[in-house]
Amino acid sequence: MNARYSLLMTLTLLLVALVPLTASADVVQWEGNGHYYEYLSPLVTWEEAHIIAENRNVFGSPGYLVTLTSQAENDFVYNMVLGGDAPPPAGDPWIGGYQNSDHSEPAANWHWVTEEGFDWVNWAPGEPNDWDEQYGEMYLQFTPGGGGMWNDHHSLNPKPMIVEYSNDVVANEESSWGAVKSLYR
Ligand SMILES: [Ca+2]
Ligand SMILES: [Ca+2]
Repeated sequence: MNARYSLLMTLTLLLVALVPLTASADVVQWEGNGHYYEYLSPLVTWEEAHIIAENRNVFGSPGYLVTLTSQAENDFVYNMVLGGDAPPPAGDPWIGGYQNSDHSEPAANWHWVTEEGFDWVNWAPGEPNDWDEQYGEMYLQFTPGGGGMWNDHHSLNPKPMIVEYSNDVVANEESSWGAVKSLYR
């Protein structure tokens, strides 16, 4: 664990402590799967958002950065949780997709933090594109003004997040931490 990674962890744990752990009034349930969803507004990196999500629970269900595995779930989250085409930063939050350390191709090796199948995708036109040559684009967000379509993005722009809560799907810490560590190798 290098110094930069240690600093990240310290700052992130402070941030976790600052975000209320109780459910907000904005938690909504989707009848499609019974899961709960919540928009959180602190502006953080994807890695920080991932840690914050995993330290929350609602009605006894553990949290994780939202996984969008169907058009119906994507539509529900975008319209009901996010309120449709909100302007940034509210309109382009982090969602729970990431590329593992082999991210040489923009569209290859994407995962959900839960390891649900990354089969259904909702890329915006021209995405994913690894647009940022210096840092690559390894993390998933709603693209600004994109009607719920996705963009691959680097993690250094602080953004809000959407958290999903379920007892039948839980974030896979091992794979997620692999992604986090790869950025700081
Ligand atoms: Ca989901
Ligand atoms: Ca992109």
